[in-house]
Amino acid sequence: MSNSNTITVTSPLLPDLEEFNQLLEMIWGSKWITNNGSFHNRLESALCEYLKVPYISLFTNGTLPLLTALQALRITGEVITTPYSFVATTHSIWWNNCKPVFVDIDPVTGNIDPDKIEAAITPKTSAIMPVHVYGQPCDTKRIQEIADKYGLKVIYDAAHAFGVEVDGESILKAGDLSTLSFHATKVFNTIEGGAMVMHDAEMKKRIDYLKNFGFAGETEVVGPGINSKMDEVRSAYGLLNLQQVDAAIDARHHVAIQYREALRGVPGITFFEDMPGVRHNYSYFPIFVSEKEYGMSRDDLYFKMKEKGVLGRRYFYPLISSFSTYRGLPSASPANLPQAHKIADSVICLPIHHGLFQKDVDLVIKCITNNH
Ligand code: T4K
Repeated sequence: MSNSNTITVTSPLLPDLEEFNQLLEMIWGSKWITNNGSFHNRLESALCEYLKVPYISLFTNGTLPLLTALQALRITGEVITTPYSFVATTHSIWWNNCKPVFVDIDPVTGNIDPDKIEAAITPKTSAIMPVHVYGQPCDTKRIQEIADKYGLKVIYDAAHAFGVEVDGESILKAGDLSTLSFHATKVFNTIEGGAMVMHDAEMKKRIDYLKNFGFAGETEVVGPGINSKMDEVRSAYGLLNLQQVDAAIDARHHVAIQYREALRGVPGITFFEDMPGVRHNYSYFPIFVSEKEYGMSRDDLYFKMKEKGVLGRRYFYPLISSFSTYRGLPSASPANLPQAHKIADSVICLPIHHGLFQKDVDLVIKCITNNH
């Protein structure tokens, strides 16, 4: 279902319109359209079951749970994070009046390099905010060991990691809190939406207060909350999408298999393989272009693909640390982040989604292999 002339990096998973209309009629009939309605509560339960997590709290997007997680854990001072992500990760730290401290990434996974975290810890450090970039699991064990040693909190930006499991366990259980994005471009979407995963009922209660202005009952406000409540329409949409997300992940997997088969052995093109014991969600398919070996620069290939209607994306170029907002920070210096720069300068995320036709996949592959 790519539109007529272009093949986009992703395409939203849409519920069946008739089924959605039936749920809309129920919502219209009930006249309860937001504030912990029945579809909202049903979606929270259904997601706990699907994601194999004990507690979840729905949000209106994937940025507000990041902001709220930092608030809930009362994070101050410095937060160690990765520059190789979408800018919302670092913005959430800045909006909390904390200082982001960038640490280089491990080129094997694209995630923060645990070996480099300790050197970035100072007396002001209070948390680590890693990202499971492209849904690739971070080394959560090592990160937790470091956090425990220094008494730091860990908040995972798991925006890309819907349904990702390691040895049958949800990756969302790692750290103190994990956040998800249900934006239209994600594997599972509620148009706009997001969530936070937590370990206990007490934290769930606190988060639910914070996403509702801090209200704990009709007349009591227990904290400086925000409004980030998911409404009934998006919750109903999410319930329908949840029924088809496994099929969408399978379809993405099938595309990934074809890309890997066709591109393995193309000089100068590399990509991530599946990790042992991991249930991946194939949310992105990044390739890395080595100009020297491939004979063409990443940008030349990117624009050449574009001319043919193949709209890959250079996620995540430029690095967050290169944006004017952040590049003045000492940790943003390119000398501190060589691997992150290398990967950001070579990446193209290929189109991958449930609605790609075989001819689309073939054209994407042809664009890359035909230069040889
Ligand atoms: N943390 C991480 C690690 C994240 O990646 C993100 C968001 C967040 C936090 C914050 O979560 P949210 O607050 O957004 O829930 C997109 C998304 O807007 C953003 O959600 C996402 N990450 C980021 C990686 O990508 P753009 O500007 O690249 O999206 P856009 O509009 O160019 O769409 C990409 C392609 O998707 C289009 O070419 C076609 C297709 N598309 C898109 C939309 C919106 C459709 O077919 N239909 C649509 O409705 O940012």
